[in-house]
Amino acid sequence: MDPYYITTAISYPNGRPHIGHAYEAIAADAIARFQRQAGRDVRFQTGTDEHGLKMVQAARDKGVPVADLAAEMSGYFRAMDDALNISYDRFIRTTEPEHHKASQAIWQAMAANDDLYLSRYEGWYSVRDEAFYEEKELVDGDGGKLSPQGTPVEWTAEESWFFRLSKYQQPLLDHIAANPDFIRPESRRNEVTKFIEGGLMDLSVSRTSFDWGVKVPGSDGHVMYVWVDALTNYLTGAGYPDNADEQAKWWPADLHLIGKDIVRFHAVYWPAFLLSAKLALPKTVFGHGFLLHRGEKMSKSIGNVVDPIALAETFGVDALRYFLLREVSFGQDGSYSAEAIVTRANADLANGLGNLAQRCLSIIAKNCGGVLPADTVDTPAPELGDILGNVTSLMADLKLNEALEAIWEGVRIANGYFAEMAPWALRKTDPARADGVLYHTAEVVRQLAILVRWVVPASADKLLDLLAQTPDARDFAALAMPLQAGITLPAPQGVFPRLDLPAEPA
Ligand code: ME8
Repeated sequence: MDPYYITTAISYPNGRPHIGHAYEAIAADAIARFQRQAGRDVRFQTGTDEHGLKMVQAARDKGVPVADLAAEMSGYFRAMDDALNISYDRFIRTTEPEHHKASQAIWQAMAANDDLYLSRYEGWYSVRDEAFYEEKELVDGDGGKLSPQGTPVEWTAEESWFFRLSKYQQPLLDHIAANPDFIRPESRRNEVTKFIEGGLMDLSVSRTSFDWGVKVPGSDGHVMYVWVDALTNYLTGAGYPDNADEQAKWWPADLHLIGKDIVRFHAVYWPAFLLSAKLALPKTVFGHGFLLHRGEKMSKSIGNVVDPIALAETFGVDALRYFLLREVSFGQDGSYSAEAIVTRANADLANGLGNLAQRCLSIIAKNCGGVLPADTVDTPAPELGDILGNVTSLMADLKLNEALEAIWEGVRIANGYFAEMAPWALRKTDPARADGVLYHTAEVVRQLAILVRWVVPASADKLLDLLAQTPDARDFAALAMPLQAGITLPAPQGVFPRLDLPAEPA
């Protein structure tokens, strides 16, 4: 099977991570784990985007050296990833020397293609977005002009290197038309197409008014525009420029998973840089939606910015992961609240899958001496259908929430089977048949645990431990290898606790 390279956006470490960052990391992690369970060799990269004016200003406001701010905050992002069980293969920091080298290499490749020229930039810049905007894109705000994202803009005038973005207008449109999977979901593809059709101007790609960035090769006083180096992180992680074997294996990336606010950078600027440097384009750029708190944008002034590590401590990592991926229609905006997390986790995890496992395994412990009974009388098994097949095709379209729905249809069928067959009562009238029901239910719990493992990895592993499954029997290939009757199972334990609403709702 082909290797699979997936990346998240790299976050600005100008403050601590919030739930939006956690959401992106969790979604990317679930996709990475899904591909690993499907047997692919996966590289999953995430990290922090440490250069640019936004970082300089944040450090100035806090009165600390910018390198110190970056190091401290980057540590919080990594700690968040570790707390949420994010299985990244590499956490990249753009201040690493190796990344500077890759950024200078792509710069030189673009220069070699005659796509860079020195001129003067005069126009609007949003530090919050680290983006240049054309006059026609701005909107009127209370205190003056704002970017289309609603952030303040400032007039900027300085000597700058320019990238010939205009030259790539038609090649980009051609690529998008020929590769329907390049920008997803479709609404984002339409937005990008419209933006490109509106005409592309050459892009200012270096700054001279500060020096916190990657130095432009051979041009004293210039540092690269932060997005040039930020986007290049994906190549650094694939061994660019020196490691040809790594590049052949991992590039082009299969998926850049990013938020909807930064699709333009990934679907216009990035492919243009790559075309210029004569490198292959990523297969898919997916712009996910935004996570809102009770339907409202998170902001420090509303006071609804929640620390994702605290949220995971309150509800459990797997409950949070499951909630976010099940509740949000992937690609669209979604909303969270303590009530919604508790309701969803209790219904699907505690009462759904958890209860089924607990009831079945405790009867086996109590009545069968903890030994998995055999089905000697051909008891009917629950009919789940081809869940893996359905989930695989839904995941090919990154329909994560629908994939979970399909798996929980299996949980519903298995619970219905268990209730209808009532093995606790059958034990008295027809013990052989009761054994068959227990066997089939344990087998279905095993299958469901494997099927949900990419979303709730720690809990699924606990379930598989309770079924005495070895670590090498937890991928999708193991679905075809049913449980062996006669194995001894460890003492059952609850895997998905029932949650209560915390006194102070998140
Ligand atoms: O944009 N809900 O960094 P960032 C969901 N450094 N996702 C959200 C979100 C929310 N409320 N808020 C932000 C940057 N995000 C650049 C990226 S990539 C080469 C450079 C997402 O820290 C956002 O869309 O502002 C982005 O994908 C990621 O979090 C990091 O945002």
